[in-house]
Amino acid sequence: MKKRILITAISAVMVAVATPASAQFAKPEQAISYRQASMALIGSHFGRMAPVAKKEVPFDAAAIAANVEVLSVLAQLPWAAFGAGTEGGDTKPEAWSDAAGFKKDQDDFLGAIEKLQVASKSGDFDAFRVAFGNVGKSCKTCHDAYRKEK
Ligand code: ASC
Repeated sequence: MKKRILITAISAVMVAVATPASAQFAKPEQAISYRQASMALIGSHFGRMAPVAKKEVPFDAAAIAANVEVLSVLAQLPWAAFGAGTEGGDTKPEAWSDAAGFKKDQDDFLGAIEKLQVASKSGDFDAFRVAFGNVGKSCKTCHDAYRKEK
């Protein structure tokens, strides 16, 4: 009996862990607003560094590194909110019909973010500028393929 309770408890934990991330959202609209909110924050924390990369504003290595730390966390957030059944918003149907391509663009973005994190920790402006540009390219690649024209 005790063993059965244990097995039941372990099974419940396994189901909870394996539950698709989309199940975090009770309704598709909640997933859509979550991914839009997280993308807006990513856009803010990324975009605020553009004047630095363009040398319009002095390079403050510590401020950039701190901002990139925040960005690295934010960058993880949107993807779980594109689950099956959450089609719509500003996302093209191709994000679901070409799931592998969409996933590849996510992975490329996250790889570029990791490189930006390494570069920004180095305190080297040129390393930051190059890595920043590559993150921007990965944003654009994915938006061109999977975001609806505005
Ligand atoms: C931004 C932002 C994007 C990307 C992209 C880079 O700041 O909101 O979507 O940069 O424009 O090419």
